[in-house]
Amino acid sequence: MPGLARPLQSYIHDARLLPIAEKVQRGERLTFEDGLLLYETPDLTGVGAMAHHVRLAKHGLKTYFVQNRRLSYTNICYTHCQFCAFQAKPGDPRAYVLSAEDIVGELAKPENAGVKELHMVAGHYPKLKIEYFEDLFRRIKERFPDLHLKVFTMVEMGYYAKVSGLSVEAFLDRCVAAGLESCPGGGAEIFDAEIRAEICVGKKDAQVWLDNAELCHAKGVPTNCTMLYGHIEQAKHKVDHLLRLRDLQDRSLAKGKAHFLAYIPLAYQNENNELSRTHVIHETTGVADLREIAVARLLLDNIPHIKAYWVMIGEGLAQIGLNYGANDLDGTIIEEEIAHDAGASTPQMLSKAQLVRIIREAGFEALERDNLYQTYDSEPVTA
Ligand code: V47
Repeated sequence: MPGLARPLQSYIHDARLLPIAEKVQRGERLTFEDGLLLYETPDLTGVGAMAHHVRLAKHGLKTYFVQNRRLSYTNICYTHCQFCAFQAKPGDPRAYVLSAEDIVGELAKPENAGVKELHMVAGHYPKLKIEYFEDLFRRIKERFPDLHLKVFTMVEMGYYAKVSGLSVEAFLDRCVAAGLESCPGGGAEIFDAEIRAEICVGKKDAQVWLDNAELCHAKGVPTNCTMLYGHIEQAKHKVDHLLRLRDLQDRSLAKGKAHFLAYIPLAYQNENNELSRTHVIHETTGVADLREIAVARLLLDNIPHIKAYWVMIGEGLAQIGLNYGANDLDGTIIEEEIAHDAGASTPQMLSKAQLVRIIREAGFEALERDNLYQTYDSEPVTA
């Protein structure tokens, strides 16, 4: 690797994977049972080689990154997710709410020079209504017209529409008119109802996330999608989750307006949350993290980009993930709370130069992108 010098089959040790390799070579869609086997087999090299084969066919050696900034307007959350260490209840000394002035002031700081995408998700706080978001988006766009606004998980969108007394569609229309351009993929967790009842009991059922994503797409707003893995879920729950994303993507692509741009597997961070006090859950391992990237590349045949999210799995493993199906390292991030509050030991940010070096050292071509995967230079960027 990076390229495959030998026939795909020669990388496979578990003979049960050979029929899957044939389907992959024919470009045939994989089934639920195939997905279970991809999770069950100890042959990570074989799964990785198949994912790399697909990655090379779709993207060659192209590997994307974005100069982005993560920010949360509040950590106050009235919803209760057992896996979340970020949430604070009103009165908690950690609780904060940022005003539009605070956020514009933060974005004007020198460390944000070069940032092209603002990725905002936050708690569910009923005092923030549509007027807050309209004002916030307008002020940001006034001061930074070229900054792409990627805001709201699908659950957040439903929540803030409800507390604003609006339908999700009306809320979305007003946010788009004020400057919202796309939505991140968070908040999906695991769609299976029994697992949700243990890890995010307060969160609406999975259909809300899926319906709101479908609505965004129908309205021309691209979104991303995620899955939280490495807690109490089993392979069957993950395959179910991925296939529900794939089905939705089929429908959105058929409508032709907007669709999922990228999928990001989110490795569960196991500290400072309720789940860590009630369950013994170990950190995810390198094998598990690479397998999530590879399985996603194989099952999600209609989602163009798979991210290796270095914040949650580490820069080194994300780099190796480029050989296991990933073609995007997300970005510079600059400040991250959700994973770090829950124990992530990765840095707060990576510079553009670091991202380029990580990608090139692995033998791939580094391309700085905007949120819609348009690249800034026709030539690969320099550090
Ligand atoms: O919405 C919360 C999850 C998400 C934990 O769309 C946790 O480009 C692990 O969605 N351990 C935020 N995960 C991150 C996210 C994301 C990241 C990178 C790129 C994009 C994108 C989206 O993290 C939350 C929630 O689903 N989360 N707590 C935890 N303890």
